[in-house]
Amino acid sequence: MTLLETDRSHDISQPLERLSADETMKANSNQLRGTIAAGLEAELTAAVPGDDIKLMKFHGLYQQDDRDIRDERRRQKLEPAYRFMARVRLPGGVLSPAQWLKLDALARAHAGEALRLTTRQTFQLHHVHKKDLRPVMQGLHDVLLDTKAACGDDARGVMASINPELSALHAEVYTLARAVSDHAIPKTGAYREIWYGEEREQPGDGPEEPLYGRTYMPRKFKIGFVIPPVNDIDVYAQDLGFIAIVENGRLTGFNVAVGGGMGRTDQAPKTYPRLASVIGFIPKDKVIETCDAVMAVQRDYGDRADRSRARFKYTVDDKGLDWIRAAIEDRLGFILAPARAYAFTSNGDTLGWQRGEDGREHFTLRIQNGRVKNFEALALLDGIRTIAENHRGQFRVTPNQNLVIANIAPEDRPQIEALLTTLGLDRLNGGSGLRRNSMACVALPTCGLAMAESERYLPTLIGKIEDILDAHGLADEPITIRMTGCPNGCARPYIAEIALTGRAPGKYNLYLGGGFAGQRLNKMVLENVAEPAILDLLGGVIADFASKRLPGEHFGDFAIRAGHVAEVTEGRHFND
Ligand code: SRM
Ligand code: SF4
Repeated sequence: MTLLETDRSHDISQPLERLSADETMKANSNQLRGTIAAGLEAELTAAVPGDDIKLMKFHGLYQQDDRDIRDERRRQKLEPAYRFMARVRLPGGVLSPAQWLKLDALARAHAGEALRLTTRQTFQLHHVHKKDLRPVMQGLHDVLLDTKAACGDDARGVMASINPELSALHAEVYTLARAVSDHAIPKTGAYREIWYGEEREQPGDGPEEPLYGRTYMPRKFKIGFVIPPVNDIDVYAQDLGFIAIVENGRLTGFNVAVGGGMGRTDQAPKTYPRLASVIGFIPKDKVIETCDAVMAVQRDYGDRADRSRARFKYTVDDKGLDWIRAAIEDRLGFILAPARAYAFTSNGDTLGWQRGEDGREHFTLRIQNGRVKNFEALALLDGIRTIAENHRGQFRVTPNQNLVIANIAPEDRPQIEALLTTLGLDRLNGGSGLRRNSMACVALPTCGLAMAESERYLPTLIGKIEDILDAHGLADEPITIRMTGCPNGCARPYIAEIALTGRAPGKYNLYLGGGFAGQRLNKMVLENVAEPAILDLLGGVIADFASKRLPGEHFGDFAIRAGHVAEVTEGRHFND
């Protein structure tokens, strides 16, 4: 069958002959079934064949290999140490203690005794053998979790602000985030058939994928809900962001922001990070329709020839904001109202205890770079398991890779407080203002795209920057710092006050000047440099900041005002 000949169900605006190979792959995948089921049975290799690697992403699974031992395996003429990473779908990051305990058990049995909290409020299980994939997927299913659309060209994990103090609002926004996630995930039966062994249903009259057709989205599509004043989800980094508008204490609707994204490629100026643009306001009962309309515009007009330009942010820039707004309104059948006033003050988490307006207590625990395992100095995996065994509320994974022990009844607080102390978990919330506002992506050894260390290196680098901050009396100053092992931007580095993105082993680009509330892109000040150059430059800016900052001025704002950020990056659109 020629690509898409029978798949003109949507008004895909590009000539068929230009479409990328991935479009053929999706169209011919039998709605994401491919040969995945057969590949799982092949015992001679720990890998899966050909296109199934890409197709399995739509099922939330990545084939990886342990890069720490890649060379050694090659020398021994062995195939790479293939394993899989499974990413859970967890809208808004909310889960129950029972779900935590299941994840803990799966991690111990199949995933290297570790869990990884992600920058989009969910979990990754790494190092899963091919033979263990079904037990993992079925184990998740036992506690009503799945990995649908956690990766792939579809609507990814839907984010929602944590905001422990605003209990009712959080509950309302979380319900919408869940509804959007359930609505926007692929509807194909492939997942149930392959992972749960269900029989294929007889085809009905309608298409198996009403929204996606046979070719899904041109690229990943990310949706998030934020409740000002805390921009914890980094709404300007989302393809589609909903900014909650609260009037007289009630949620009235959302400002709609479109076209955000972080990924860029070094030496490729046609790729760049972009902050989402606010295009108008919708009442809260129009959220699902708005998702459908915006996704349909990107589905039909996103670039399906060049995957490096296939994100919605490029469609928005190529078509222009007025065109995009009109196309969305056309599909919605109504005109967006003017955007309403809102303001953000920060994009970090408030660590420690907070009380909700309903009187329930919440404790936000800092998890360094999201890694939960039994470290030599602290049995973190064991510790949180004990909390889960004793906790009657919920957990929430934050967009900053932290964990909230949420909805603790006031009478239960003393017990949780005592456990946090005896298990040594309360110590995690210490450290400098820089460390408390830091994030690093996974990078080595599992990420196939990493060019440099990130998660395993940032804590050490922060220690060295802390020495400089200490010397200037700035140990408690909240400053955001984010590191990634490559320019893809998984820790949303391009909006941090200080950011480092990997170029080669031990070499990074250094960026300064992002907004403390995630409202402004930073700019590159050093390219492809090693630690001494990074510390040298930061030392100078920090010394200047200590002596010349205005009262209350944030580090990123100062770096710009004082002229430390002269270079212009490839980024587009500043929201302040
Ligand atoms: Fe990411 C690819 C990890 C959030 C932009 N990301 C990857 C892969 C799957 C590598 C791969 O394709 O082989 C990484 C797996 C590493 C590993 O071993 O676990 C990976 N991304 C992550 C996580 C786990 C980072 C973390 O430390 O928490 C985050 C998982 C989020 C989730 O739960 O769904 C993660 N990735 C992000 C974000 C942040 C966000 O969405 O808020 C971004 C930037 C926002 C954006 O999409 O623009 C991001 N990841 C990318 C990109 C670049 C996309 C682009 O448009 O250019 C890639 C590469 C790609 O897609 O080709 C990528
Ligand atoms: Fe991997 Fe790059 Fe994402 Fe880090 S930023 S997890 S190195 S793709």
